[in-house]
Amino acid sequence: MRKYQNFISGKWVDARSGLTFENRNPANWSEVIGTFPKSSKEDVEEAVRCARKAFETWRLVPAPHRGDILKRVGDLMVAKKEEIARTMTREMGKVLVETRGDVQEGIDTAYYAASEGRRLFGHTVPSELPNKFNMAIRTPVGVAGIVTPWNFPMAIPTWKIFPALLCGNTVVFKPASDTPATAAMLVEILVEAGVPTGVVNIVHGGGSDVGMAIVEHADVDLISFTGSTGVGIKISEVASKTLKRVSLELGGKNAQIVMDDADLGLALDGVLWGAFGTTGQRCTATSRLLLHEKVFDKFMADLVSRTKKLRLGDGLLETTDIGPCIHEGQRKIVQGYVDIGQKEGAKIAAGGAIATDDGQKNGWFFQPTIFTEVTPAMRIAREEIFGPVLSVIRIKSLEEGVSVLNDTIYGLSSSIYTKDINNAFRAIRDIKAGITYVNGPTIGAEAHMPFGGVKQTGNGHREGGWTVFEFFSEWKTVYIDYSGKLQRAQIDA
Ligand code: UN1
Repeated sequence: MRKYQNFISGKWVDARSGLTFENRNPANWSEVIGTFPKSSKEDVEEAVRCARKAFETWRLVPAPHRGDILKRVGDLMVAKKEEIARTMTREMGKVLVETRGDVQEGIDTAYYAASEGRRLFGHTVPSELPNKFNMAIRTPVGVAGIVTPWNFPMAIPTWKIFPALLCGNTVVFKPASDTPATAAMLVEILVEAGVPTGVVNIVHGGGSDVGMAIVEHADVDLISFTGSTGVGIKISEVASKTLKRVSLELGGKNAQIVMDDADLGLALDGVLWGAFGTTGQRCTATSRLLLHEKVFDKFMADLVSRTKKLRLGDGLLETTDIGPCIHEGQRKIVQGYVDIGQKEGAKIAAGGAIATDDGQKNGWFFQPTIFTEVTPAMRIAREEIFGPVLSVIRIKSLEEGVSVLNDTIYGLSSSIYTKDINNAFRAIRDIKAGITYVNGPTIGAEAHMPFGGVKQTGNGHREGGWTVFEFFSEWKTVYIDYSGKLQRAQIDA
């Protein structure tokens, strides 16, 4: 069993307190992956001090050179893809094809950020005065606090850390305490690729001790967080005291509409992948299926039969389709919603219980579950569950489907299956969500496209693609007057 450490100011160190916590395999809770420093405010203090110091030199490194380092990071991730994927499956349970995909998303993000080093475009704009030149250029913001979840232990940290570095910021990184080993591998790669001392620091530990200490810190300039809406609201409140720039990527209650004119086989593959991929533990997971009444019975029969065939187990085995919930607490939440759904009058069409077969007893497994006879008012149709539970609602028309889809406090991902181009374009126009898929499931965002949601899914920022560089850079407006005399804007023109 390995003993992991924090990385602060270019050195691997224990928490000041000397305390540690264990990280266990959710598919087999007797297996300990490693011990990690249980850090506190003092460790954060030290990391922020180093990141601030390193900022003064890192900000002066030309962006194409920062990009070259990220290119090497991408190359190292390619070389270590399998090793990272296996570690990730062991520490958070999702199946190997998915953890390989998670690493691939990080690789794509690295190469995209590397190429942005030779762009980072600003603007030149004509002046209203003669012999005067106007431009707006990008400058780094400062020290970035990066707080990330366990469901995408590699991809999500890279979405944040790579653009932060490319733009010239330094980083204090607090990964989820359920997936610290994958995070440690990422930092090792950054170091090996040549990120200078103090530019990236990792502080392991809990959200209330370490995460909040970063959010509160007056010398941290921005926070990028992915997690629950509840924690996002708290971060927003605390960060407002120091007027930090904050990017929040929060909950979802994503729905897939299936119209009567859809390719039903395709829609079935889509909902199975969207609802039960990553054991439903994605903020983009398909949590509601809005099924047209004309195809309802046939589609439900096929959906239930396919769901019952899904194989639960250790994600390292090629025969496994679905891994465990992340921990006991999450499985209790899932069980709690299954109880709530039944009390509300919904009917269980598949699953509905803890899985106890051989190979499942020692992990936090829950059967893939489908609720039918769900109405939009029920809690299982409104609240984020973050587990393998799908609520099916019957719809009569596109209008009803879109209206039910929109009837939630969240607005991250959405999907419609239809062969009718008019339906597709109406849905694109009327669905209130940051992401809409046509004839594809709600999961599977690509690294070079904007990612984020509306309403209580976030606070208006986007990760991914070209948009994330907005968040991690500050505009500096520059006026250069070469007339040799005082020119008064708005007066002399
Ligand atoms: C998340 O669930 O927090 O689109 C991110 C997807 C993945 C990212 C999910 N590429 O499902």
